[in-house]
Amino acid sequence: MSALDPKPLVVFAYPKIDHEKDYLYFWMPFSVLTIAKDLVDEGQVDVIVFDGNQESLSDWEALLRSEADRLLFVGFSIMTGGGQIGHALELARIAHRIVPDTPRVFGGPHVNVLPDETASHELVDVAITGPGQNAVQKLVQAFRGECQLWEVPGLVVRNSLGFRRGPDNPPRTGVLGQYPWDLVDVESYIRDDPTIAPRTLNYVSSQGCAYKCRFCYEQMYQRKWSSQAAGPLLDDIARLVDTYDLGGIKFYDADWFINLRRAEEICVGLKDMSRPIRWAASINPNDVLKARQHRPGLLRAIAESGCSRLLMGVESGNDRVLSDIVAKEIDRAGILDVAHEIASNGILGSYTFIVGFPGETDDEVEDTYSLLDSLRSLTPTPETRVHLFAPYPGTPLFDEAVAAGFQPPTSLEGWSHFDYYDSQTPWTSAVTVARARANTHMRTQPKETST
Ligand code: B12
Ligand code: SF4
Repeated sequence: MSALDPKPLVVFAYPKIDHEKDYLYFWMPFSVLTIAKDLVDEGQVDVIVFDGNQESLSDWEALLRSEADRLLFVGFSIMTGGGQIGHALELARIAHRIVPDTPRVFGGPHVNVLPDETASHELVDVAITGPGQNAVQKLVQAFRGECQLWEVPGLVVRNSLGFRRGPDNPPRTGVLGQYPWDLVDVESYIRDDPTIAPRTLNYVSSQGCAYKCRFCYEQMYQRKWSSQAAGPLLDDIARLVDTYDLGGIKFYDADWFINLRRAEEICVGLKDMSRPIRWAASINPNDVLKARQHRPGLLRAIAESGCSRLLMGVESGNDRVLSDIVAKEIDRAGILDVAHEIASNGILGSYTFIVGFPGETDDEVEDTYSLLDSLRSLTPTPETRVHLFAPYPGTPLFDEAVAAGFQPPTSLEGWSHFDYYDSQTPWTSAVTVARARANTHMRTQPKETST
């Protein structure tokens, strides 16, 4: 490259996610911010993030046209559900038309579980499995001709000879660093959240989960968990709060409380911050039981540090379903016990349930609704949300659902329309769907997610 050549550019697209009508949300595209970070720090290439939830298809066309001469590759992040795959293919089709020679790279949760199906699509040049931050620098080198494509960790390419794969890219992410906030307009992601505070920003501070619920994608991380350490995380939050006048942070980690010592350190730091904030996070009921043994007083510390809401996947009110189907590692009595402690600390519990598991009986479903009713009698009255079981590829329950008659899509195109909120399984009746909807009581928008 001569001094006059333009700096190569990598564009990461976070395709639009469809929601129920009238659902407003502004979620930061953390997946692509995470993979962009090292490229930004290294400075060999420029990076642009395109957020399909904020920008239109004509913005996308304009971006590709204006940057065509320096585009090194375009990366797309996809999860299963929410129509995101369909929107990614829409963006990829436009890229194919405007910059046909620019490689299109796909990564994200869906690719992690169905890499070969993804790589087989005509619009996909390269699929990357595993944490993208371990792969993108090598990908840049490969597309600049400085190494072979086959050296890129997690790579899957399909050509006329079949599949070609790069070295393994296991789900080990190491210590997570701070996000390259300059790549996005942070202000546009801030919203008022009635269960937290006005001017709340969402935040993901860890990857992976230590539990192994049998319906959940986090299995992919093989119980490996990595996070931002308490100190740098608190610094980042303090900076965001000051710069953007934030009132709240909503943590969207799979389980924010895996490391109880870290959780306690963060609570202390949040309480001592010069500008106090309100916050919310996801917790597994077992974290509360473990805290009783190892960090007594943690729930009080959580409440005193400004936590207004804890989101917990309860899944079922039946002990057989909890143990044999879900592997939740807790029983009904334990869940009630934990929920009482959360309520007694004045924290709003937000409890999600799943009905329609393969092999679940009607009586077992009744147990779920009776637990939901018991939880609703607590003060403050918890939120509840009843999800329909949706078989997610890569999970043990996906295979059991297939054995029980669920017919999954068999192509990337087919997964485009997979809707987590619709009944996906032949054994789930319209009555089951209606009852689940009727038992969903949220203080926020009707379409909060379960994790
Ligand atoms: C925030 C979030 C959302 C946000 C939006 C996403 C956003 N803008 O960030 C909202 C609330 C809209 C959302 C919605 C849904 N979500 Co969601 N969501 C999450 C959550 C909690 C965090 C995502 C995140 O930022 N993770 C952190 C980043 C760093 O990790 P990552 O996304 O895995 O990305 C890494 C790799 O996958 C890879 N990678 C990712 N993209 C790319 C791209 C390239 C090019 C490369 C090379 C690599 C790469 O590298 C990244 C860094 O290591 C995750 C759970 C979790 N904690 O991860 C679920 C999760 C992604 N959601 C999930 C699902 C199913 C949904 C829904 C479809 C249903 C639901 N559970 O509510 C809905 C959408 C449907 C609808 N109609 O509403 C599943 C996806 C499972 C799957 N097989 O794809 C997850 C994993 C939750 C779970 N455990 O089941 N979600
Ligand atoms: S459901 Fe929650 S606790 Fe269970 S594995 Fe998934 S993220 Fe972890």
